Parts: sequence; C-alpha cells; structure tokens
Amino acid sequence: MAEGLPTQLIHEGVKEYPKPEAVKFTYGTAGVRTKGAILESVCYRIALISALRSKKLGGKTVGLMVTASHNPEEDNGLKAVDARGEMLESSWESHCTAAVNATNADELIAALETLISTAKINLSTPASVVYGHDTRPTCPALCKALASGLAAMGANIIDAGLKTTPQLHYLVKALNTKGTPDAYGEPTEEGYYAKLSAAYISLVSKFPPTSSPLIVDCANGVGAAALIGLKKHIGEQYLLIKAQRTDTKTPGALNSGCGADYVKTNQRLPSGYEKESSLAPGERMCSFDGDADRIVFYYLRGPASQPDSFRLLDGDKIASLAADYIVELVKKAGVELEVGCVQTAYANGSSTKYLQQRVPVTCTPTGVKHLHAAAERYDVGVYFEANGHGTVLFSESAQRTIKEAEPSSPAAEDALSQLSALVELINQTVGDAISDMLLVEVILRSRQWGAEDWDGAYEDLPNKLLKVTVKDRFAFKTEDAERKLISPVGLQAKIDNEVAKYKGARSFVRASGTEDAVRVYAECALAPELDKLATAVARLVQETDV
Ligand code: G16
Repeated sequence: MAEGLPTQLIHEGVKEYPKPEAVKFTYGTAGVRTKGAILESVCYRIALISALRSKKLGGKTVGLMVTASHNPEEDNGLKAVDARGEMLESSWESHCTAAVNATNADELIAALETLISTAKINLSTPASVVYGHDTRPTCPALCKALASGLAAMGANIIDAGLKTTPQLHYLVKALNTKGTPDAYGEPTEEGYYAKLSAAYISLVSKFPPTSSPLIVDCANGVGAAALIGLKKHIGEQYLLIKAQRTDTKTPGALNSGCGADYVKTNQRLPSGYEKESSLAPGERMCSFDGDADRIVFYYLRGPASQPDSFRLLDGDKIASLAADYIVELVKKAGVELEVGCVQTAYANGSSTKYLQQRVPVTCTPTGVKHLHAAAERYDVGVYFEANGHGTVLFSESAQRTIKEAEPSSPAAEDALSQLSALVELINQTVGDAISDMLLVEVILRSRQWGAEDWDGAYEDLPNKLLKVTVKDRFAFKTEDAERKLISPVGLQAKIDNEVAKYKGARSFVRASGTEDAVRVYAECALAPELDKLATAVARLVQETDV
C-alpha cells in the first residue's frame, strides 16, 4: 500500500458518494459528462486524482471545472485542468476512467496506487486545487463531493465559485505564474477582466468606433455574468453590447433554443430572436455556449423571415479572420514567425482550401486538447473547431521575438505593438468566448469591416451534422484524425460508396465524447443533395448498429 494515502477517509468518502450501479463512466473529449444527478462519486474520485496531479507537479495548483458546457441543463460534468492552464495530460485520462469506475473503496485505492507508482508520485508533496462551476442546478452538490475528496487528500482548496470554463483555466495559469517573470495576470476574476480589457482598449482605441451594437446570446448561462463583469472594464465607447438570453434562474433555460451549439448545429438564429428584435440586415450577432468557451457569430443578409437570410460565421470563419490578420501583422512587423492553423474533420472543405492557400494547416481529432497540442508546434498556432471552440497560441520564442524585435519603420513598430497586445488579449490556455469575441471585434474594427465583409472570404460548402443514437457508441472507432472508421468493419466502405454518388462530397462518422450518440457529418457541393447524403449515411450507421 502506498504510504500516505488516506485510506480510512477514502473508505468513508466512497460510502458517502457510492458509484451508481450499472453505469460506466469515461473520461472523454472534455472530461466526464453525463446526467448531473449521478456524478457525485465521479467528482469525489477525480478530486482525489487532481490532488495527486498537483503533487506530481511539485505542488503546483491544478484546476477542476464542474460544467457540461453545451449539453442540456440536467447534464453535468467535470474537466480537469493542468498547471499551465491546459487540459489534463492525456496519459492520466485512463487513470481517471479506472478510478471513477471502481466499484468499491478497495478497488479505488488500488487504482490510485497504480497511478502513484506509474507516475512516481511523492505523496508527501503538498497539493493545491482550484475549482469552479457553471450555473447548473446540480453544481452545488457536485462541488460538495469534490471538496470532500480534496479535503481527504489534505489539499489546499481554492473555491473559485461561479466561473466560465476559460476563467478557471486562466486562474490556474495565473496562480502558478504569479510573482514570476512569466506572470500571466492577477489570479482573480477581476484580474482576468483587467488583462483582457486593457489589451482590447489599447488595440481598438486608434480605430473609429462602430455605432452598431454586438448582440450576444449568452445561452442563459455563466457567460451572462461574465459579460456584466467585462462591461465594468470596457466602456461603451469601445464595445457596445446588447446581451440576450441572460436568464440563469429559470429551470431548463440553459442552452435551450439558444447558445453556440444550437445556432451552429441548426444553422439558424436562437429561437424567438426574429420575433423579439427588429434585426437589421448586417447586424453583428454571436452566441456563447453554456460555459462560455465557444463562440459563433452570424448575421442576416435580408429580412429575418427569409430562411436563406441567415449567415453563419463559425469557428472556421474565425480562424480564417484571425490567421489572415496575424499573418499580415507578422509581415508588417518584419519578424520571422511561422503562423499555422489547426482544424478537425468538421472544418468546412472551403475553409481548409482557403487556409491552405495561406498557411500550413494540420488536422487533428476532435477535442481542444488535440488541437492545442498541434498548435503548440507553430510559432503562432491558430486553432478553432468549426463549433467555435478555439484560440491562438504564441510560443514562448514567438513572444520573445515580438518583445525584442527592433522595428525598422513606424508601421513595423505599430504592428509589433499590436502583436504584443494580441498576446495579452487572447486567452492562450483554452478557447474562450469572451476573449475570442474581443479578438473578432478588434479585427473587424481595424479593417473597418462589417459581418458581410468578413463573410466574403469564402463560401461554405453546404453541410449538415446529424446525431444518431446507437446501442454502443464505443463500437465506432476511427483513424486518420477521425476521417475514417475502422470499426464496425465494412461500414467505411459503404460510406465511401455513398459519398462517391455526390459532387464534391465528404462525410464521416464518429462517436461523440460528450453525448451518448454517434455524429454524422456530411458536406457536398450541391445544396439540394445534402439532406439525401446525410440521411443515407445516418441510415448506414443505424443499419450497422452493433
Ligand atoms: C467539448 C470539447 C470540444 C468538442 C465538443 C464536442 O466541447 O471540448 O473540443 O468539439 O465537446 O465533442 P463531441 O463531438 O466529442 O461530443 P464543450 O464546449 O462541450 O466542452
């Protein structure tokens, strides 16, 4: 037995937070996610593991976020954040899965002991964990279970309360860098707003203001509170915002008929928008998701009543806008930096083509952790999932280059100062709806562009995302960054046959890591053929159901 594990307390904890029978939890794309009512045991156990993670990292603070993001309100989940503010090191995920599925205290202790010996953890090192939560009704009970696990391990506990997921990531990084030359910012929510708003104001103040407001759908989630916080730091002369869907009190309102996932998946306005507001064509609108780590933009190019008026500016469009802008600044600044983009299979074919003509592009499996790791390989890595989850990473050496470069002209000096401010404005720990919103506003303002100008970069191929419920989604295994199924055997060949019938078509199938379903993505050159292709592939999935 590992010296120092609080086995007695763990026995008591397992009794207080028993694992529901006949449920198999998985630490997937974004931690563990399922119905909030059955997650207490998971929270207790992942808290034990987080304390071990902190010990492994020499006592640095790690994070835990209680949220189910874009999922329905009754769902909840837990994501673990590593000491630099990024997602949990992936080799620890299987240990999390083993711990949350242990059926009794002895099994749990055995799973923890395996982790301790595999990762060579010194249990006498102190531990520190900061945790936050979104607005879901199950959060208080889950946070209680989590705090109990941390207390059992004798960890230093920092309860950050209601936070957006990116704020929690920010706090982790800020806490660990405080007082060092790499200090990321004040490790408080106010510090987060202060950092972003100072950078934003320095970037936009030299451009003429826009008179039209940005309409922000907060998904009736925690993003609503964050916008209030942000507005205290950025005056209306710099950012005019009309916050919508800010109701965090009405049961069932979260993500319901609104939010980034609803808008992206359905390719339409949040429900009721067209009735409530007189939306002028061209007006900029955006939607956060339930924990404000994703954002998509959109506008109408005609009356709201016409279905084809709606135009989506999703993660792919944000990536193209950001990449173009940064490439231009790097050129003007006269510095040598490789700007690259990272996408997933969900990226629209037109966006990939557009970006490949400008910068190197990498494709990874779904999940910010994969994109983040790939983006770290560039000097400046722009990564966005089509669903609006993404950010821009400036490597340490890129930051040094920007700081130390000698400008050869006033224009180069200006470009360097803009790049420096971007480093501050962009939340480099994870995708952040608030930071990404400000980034888009800066770029549009600097170009004096409206939504339509931005949209002109390229035309999306018609595309559709379907959800298929199957008996066992884990039977659907992929390779080639999720673009090909290797199991169930034979299904990929059938999909390929189907795709070959349509012009400029592509389709792939993968198991969701956050919902109990299989996702089917389809795109093709001719809009009238799209439904037929998507439905045919979905039918193949159902027929092969294993
Ligand atoms: C999470 C992940 C994203 C992923 C999304 C959907 O987002 O962080 O990277 O794109 O789930 O994943 P899946 O298709 O596997 O269900 P969020 O915003 O829900 O945390």
